[in-house]
Amino acid sequence: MKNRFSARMTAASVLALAIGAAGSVQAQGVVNVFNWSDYITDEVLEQFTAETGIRVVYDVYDSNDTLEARLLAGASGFDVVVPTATFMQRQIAAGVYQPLNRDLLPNLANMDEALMAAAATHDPGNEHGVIYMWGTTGIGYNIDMVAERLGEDFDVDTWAMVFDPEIAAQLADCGISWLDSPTDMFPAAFAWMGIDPQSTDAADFEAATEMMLAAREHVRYFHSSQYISDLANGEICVAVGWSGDVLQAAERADEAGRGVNVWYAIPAEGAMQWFDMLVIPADAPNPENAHAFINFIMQPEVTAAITNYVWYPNANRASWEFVDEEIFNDPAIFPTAEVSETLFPGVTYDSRTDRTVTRHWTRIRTGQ
Ligand code: SPD
Repeated sequence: MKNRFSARMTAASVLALAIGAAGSVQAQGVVNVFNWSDYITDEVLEQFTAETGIRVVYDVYDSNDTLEARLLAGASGFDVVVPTATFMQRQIAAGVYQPLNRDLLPNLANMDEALMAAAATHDPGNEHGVIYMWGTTGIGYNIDMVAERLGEDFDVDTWAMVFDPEIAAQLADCGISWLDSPTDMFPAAFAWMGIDPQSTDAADFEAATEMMLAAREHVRYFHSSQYISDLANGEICVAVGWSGDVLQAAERADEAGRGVNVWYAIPAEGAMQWFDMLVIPADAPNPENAHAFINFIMQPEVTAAITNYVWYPNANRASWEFVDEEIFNDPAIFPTAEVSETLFPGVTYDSRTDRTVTRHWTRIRTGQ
């Protein structure tokens, strides 16, 4: 397991320097940030305030639907939010975000062109968003509990762990969780079934629903953040989860020193690669502070400190030299070229598909 001590010290040292240098910084208002849970270090927020005088009001969510509901209700009061690119695409179409003022974002030069081009498929010209972090949707597992039940030689890099009823039945007693996120679960189910993960065909959703209903009885719960602590504590043994969150669970388990060993598998049948984007709502009360915050995050050392803490890869090329070597070279975090071939992008559902997805997901969650 990696040791994050050096990364923490780096952030703390930078913070101490920043406070020293910025001792006379005057209060410059506020920036209201709404981000995913377990997705930043406090040190980075403190460093931003120390450098700019802008206070950060920070709140969290664990679902794109939660964020979307807040934004569509209007007057959210947020200055910076972090939708996944597929959701950002339809939110841009709904007029939810303002274009970025590139003059206020000189650190855009640090971003990796290829990754930003991939995000541009959801936001032509990257006019509204900058990649915060990216990751994959795969399987977190307790190495020993799974080996005890399925055998040492079982290849864990398969969606069979959570979708094959016979295999899931053998894991049910130690606890399986699924993400409460149909936009992650349906493409994963499609990949397992050999269906195009980007399908929007109603018949495919029907087939995937039947498949998931058959496995569902072995699922302990549906949740999109609880699995981090539950994996770390040995309360569950398998979770459909997001790469960095699972690896945070692995680190917490390691630090606790109670013999719980967690790791992350990218299923060989294919897994989603997604991008979470820094964007500014059209009605943000403090757009200049929002730009200052985004530009600050894009400083190489800052982005690297976040990656070193949350175990998600970033798209800030200039930061990679500051990312802990063990993280940068870990294929569970930065997938190899070979594994990248098996990754697929997420898809933006139109409103008709969205209704189909919601209806089927309700059936799956309730088991009917
Ligand atoms: N704890 C941070 C989780 C970030 C998850 N991003 C959403 C990806 C959706 N496919």
